[in-house]
Amino acid sequence: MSMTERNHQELARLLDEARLGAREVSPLTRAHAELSLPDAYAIQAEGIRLRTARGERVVGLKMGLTSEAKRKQMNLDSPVYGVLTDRMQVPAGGVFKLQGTIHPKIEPEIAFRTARALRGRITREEALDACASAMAAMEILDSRYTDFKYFSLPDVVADNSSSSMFVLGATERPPRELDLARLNMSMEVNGAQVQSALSSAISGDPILSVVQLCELLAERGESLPAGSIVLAGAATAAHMLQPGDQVRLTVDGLGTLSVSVAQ
Ligand code: OOG
Ligand code: MG
Repeated sequence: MSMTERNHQELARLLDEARLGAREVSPLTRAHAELSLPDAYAIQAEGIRLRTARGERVVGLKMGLTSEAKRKQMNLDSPVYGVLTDRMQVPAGGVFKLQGTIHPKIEPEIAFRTARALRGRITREEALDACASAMAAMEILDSRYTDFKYFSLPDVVADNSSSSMFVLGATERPPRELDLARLNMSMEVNGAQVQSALSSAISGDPILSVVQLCELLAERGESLPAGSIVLAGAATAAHMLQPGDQVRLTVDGLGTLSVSVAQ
């Protein structure tokens, strides 16, 4: 039996309430084995509508599962996207509060800011032309699913691809000034390195995450607006957060950014 718009709204509400109440729920496909990827993106969009109706503003998109390390960690095999709102941004050097979240993890990323809209199939060069800047970034993930476990792409997509918060580095540089696929990325927690990788771990080259994102958006008749922030996806597996953690990410040419974790 296929899903209706009403089903999408009900499932979006279930995930929204789980997020707001910091309560875990079963992966949706447990009770709805028929949930397809298009259904999942419709549920995601409905969940974002609930948030914008409460005053949040969409500021960009995140790609997920663009590295082998992440696909292995989550045991899923293809990239997905999610939507970012202004309420999800933690200022660089700011504090992330664990209270109100379920089981957050942090991961090292590269972000882009678009100066021009992008639509459909584009080349690497077109993506570079449209991105005004690249930044170091960290994404804080949280899954609304029990134990951060889900078994299908539709589950994670419906849950806005496990998004929670994100932090952008203060250094913004035109992507063409960087050797984008050869940047060392090192993430430290309380002074000890917990993850490191070359930026090529992200889609072979992080700008290719923007190319892929445009293709995924086009499948749903959507495009990437000018002025968007795009998280290109994590270069490494994600790291579980504990109260008191000081997390720092250093990326060649893009400086260092940090976030403190409070109870
Ligand atoms: C899905 C989101 C993955 C990334 O950067 O790969 C992601 C998850 O890990 O639950 O954001
Ligand atoms: Mg991510």
